[in-house]
Amino acid sequence: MEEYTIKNTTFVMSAVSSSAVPEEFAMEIAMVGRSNVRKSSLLNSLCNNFKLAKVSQAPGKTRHINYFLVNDEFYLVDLPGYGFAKTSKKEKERWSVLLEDYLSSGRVKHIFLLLDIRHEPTVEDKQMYQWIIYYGIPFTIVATKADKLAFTKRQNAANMVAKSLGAPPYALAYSSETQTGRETLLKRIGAIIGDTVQKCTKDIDSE
Ligand SMILES: Nc1nc2c(ncn2[C@@H]2O[C@H](COP(=O)(O)OP(=O)(O)OP(=O)(O)O)[C@@H](O)[C@H]2O)c(=O)[nH]1
Ligand SMILES: [Mg+2]
Repeated sequence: MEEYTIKNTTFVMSAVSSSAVPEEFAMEIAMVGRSNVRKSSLLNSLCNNFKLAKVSQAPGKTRHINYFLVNDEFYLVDLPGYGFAKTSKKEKERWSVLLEDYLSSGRVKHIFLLLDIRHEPTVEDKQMYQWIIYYGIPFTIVATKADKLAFTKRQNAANMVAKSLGAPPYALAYSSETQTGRETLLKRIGAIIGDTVQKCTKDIDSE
């Protein structure tokens, strides 16, 4: 599969609820994972624009459903992270409702589930994985912070993370700092877009 080329990305909007999303329809690929796992950084790294999505060392930076339009073709959607202990109970509930409403809306065609390459998935990671399976959304597991491990240990560690989650034992090792894994993820995007176009064509043909 060929590497997908991202020529331009524009910020479209920040939705405060799953019903306040863009009217314009395009395929949506969403970034899902714990707070601070590098979701926004991965989006910036993929698009080669480190000013696109706001990042912070402090967890809880992304608070809404942020839409970025890539090549006028599909949306990359940056979501708030879960599992940030210092957020108030009310805020945690709001994020949980926001995430579940969004995942169950049928809009999201593919999820990049981000997990820390160095740690066992948390209870919340496992719950998120169960949601993804329950809603039947295609996904790719991405093991972030790959730069924290020696090159020779990365792929094995990434696969172990996926296995511990209960998923098929493969994850893509990524580092937004060193751009490790970027080419592979861009190939993945090429395949996802190819599959979606094929499916839409089949659906139209069978009407
Ligand atoms: N060492 C290292 N640090 C990184 C990497 N990518 C991002 N960071 C730093 O990690 C911090 C958190 O990154 P974010 O992308 O904001 O994390 P997030 O998952 O979007 O967090 P929330 O929006 O709170 O859910 C930032 O300070 C980044 O500069 C990486 O590949 N390696
Ligand atoms: Mg973020």
